[in-house]
Amino acid sequence: MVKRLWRWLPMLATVWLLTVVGEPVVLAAEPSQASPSLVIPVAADGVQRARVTLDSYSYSPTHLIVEAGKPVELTLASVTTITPHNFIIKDPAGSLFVEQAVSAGETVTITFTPIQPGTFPLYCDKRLWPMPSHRDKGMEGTLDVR
Ligand SMILES: [Cu+2]
Repeated sequence: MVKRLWRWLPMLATVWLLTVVGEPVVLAAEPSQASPSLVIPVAADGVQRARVTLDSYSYSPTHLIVEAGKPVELTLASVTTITPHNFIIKDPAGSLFVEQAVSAGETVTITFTPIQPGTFPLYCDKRLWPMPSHRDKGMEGTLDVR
């Protein structure tokens, strides 16, 4: 058992190191468009659809503005090659809780309906000890429900 673990150790160490150091410069060549705020339009079917790009360590757009009481459909697209991220929206008062993992390079669609108007933080809580969390590195934004 222990011997098997040793065989994997160099690979695990490499993955850990790459994740701590960040995306290799060559592999992170695809730039994410910096669009800070987005008023998500309501489609004909009543759904508010938008695409959010996840990179290390940012969301784009960072500020989403939606209408209360109408479903929101977000396509979460990771452009990273190694680092996994997630997408969390939390209303401390409990009206809204969204948590979705997004692996490196993966695209996931989530749907939720915000009921309570307000301003809620969205962020990635991934953290590789002993580094600061992704949120601390700037991977955060805001959802405004109007
Ligand atoms: Cu992250």
